[in-house]
Amino acid sequence: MPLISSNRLLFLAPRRRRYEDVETAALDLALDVAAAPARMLTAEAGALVDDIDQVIALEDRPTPLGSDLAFEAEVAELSDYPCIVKLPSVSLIIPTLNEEANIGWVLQRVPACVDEIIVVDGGSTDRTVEVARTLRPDVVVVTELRKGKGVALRTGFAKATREVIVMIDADGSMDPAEIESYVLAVDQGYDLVKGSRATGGSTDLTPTRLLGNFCLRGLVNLLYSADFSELCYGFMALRRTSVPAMDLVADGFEIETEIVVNSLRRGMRIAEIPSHESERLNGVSHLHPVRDGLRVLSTIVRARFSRLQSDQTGTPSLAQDSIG
Ligand SMILES: Nc1nc2c(ncn2[C@@H]2O[C@H](COP(=O)(O)OP(=O)(O)OP(=O)(O)O)[C@@H](O)[C@H]2O)c(=O)[nH]1
Ligand SMILES: [Mg+2]
Repeated sequence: MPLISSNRLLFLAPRRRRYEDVETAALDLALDVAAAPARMLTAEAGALVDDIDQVIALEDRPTPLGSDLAFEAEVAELSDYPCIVKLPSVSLIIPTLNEEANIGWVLQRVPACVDEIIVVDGGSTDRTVEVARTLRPDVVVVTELRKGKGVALRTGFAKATREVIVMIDADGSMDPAEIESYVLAVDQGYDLVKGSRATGGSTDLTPTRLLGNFCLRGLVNLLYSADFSELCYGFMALRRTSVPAMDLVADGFEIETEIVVNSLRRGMRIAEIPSHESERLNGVSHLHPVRDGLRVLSTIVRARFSRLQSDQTGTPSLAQDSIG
């Protein structure tokens, strides 16, 4: 928490408030007395800091609130105050299976907002783990020899300790530079933030995959009254405390679909943000379009007509938004 000089207004919002709520939560900590001791103001802020952990705007102001436009402009400038904008902590989960030629590119692009990197390795026979450890000595490597991306991700989720979990592939098809936009979206109050290639673009989608994704996404939208532009894409962020209620059991590439449909069934808050997918940098895909497409189909249908395993309940209304 920075020192607050006198005659400054500090607008604070409890975490997870949406920006439109900020004005109602705004606190005017300014004192008219020019010589007001900064110490006193800091003490006042200190008393609030347990409840309030996100500084929204800090600026000299003649009046407590400006126009909406001025306010929005300030929010847009938040990146000018990286030290006072507090993002939630982040665990990054990377499943790997023989990705020695790609994992380095991914790790070198991980932004500073990531607090913990967990590589879940499926028993790579190449130098994947060695490269990861060399480039990021702080990486946590978990060996998961049971087969499948879904198993690997679930193992990573169980190991994660931070507030937000981001999952990303190790093949260089997803750009870690996008991670911060996912985290910011979760911080706005979402349980699940899913990237969309429909709005972000892809140079990796073959006609077969495009058709498969189109049909499977359409089926989800139909069966679950949803309105997604994307389904089978593995760049996502999840609020860690929401993961147990997602009842994840998928072993393979159908894991992304299971995350989405079970979040829908729980009435969790879901957002889509644009994300760009490139071709994998090196090596070959582990995905088999027909076999894995059928597994995705089965996940969609089974989940729609079966009961959820755990007895936790979410809010009944569906909430999906597009951001960006
Ligand atoms: N630990 C583990 N990771 C896996 C397994 N299968 C795939 N992965 C990883 O999961 C991620 C996604 O797999 P890909 O083979 O890239 O699948 P894809 O992105 O659908 O296919 P492409 O677009 O062709 O790359 C990659 O980081 C893989 O290394 C597995 O059985 N175990
Ligand atoms: Mg890939």
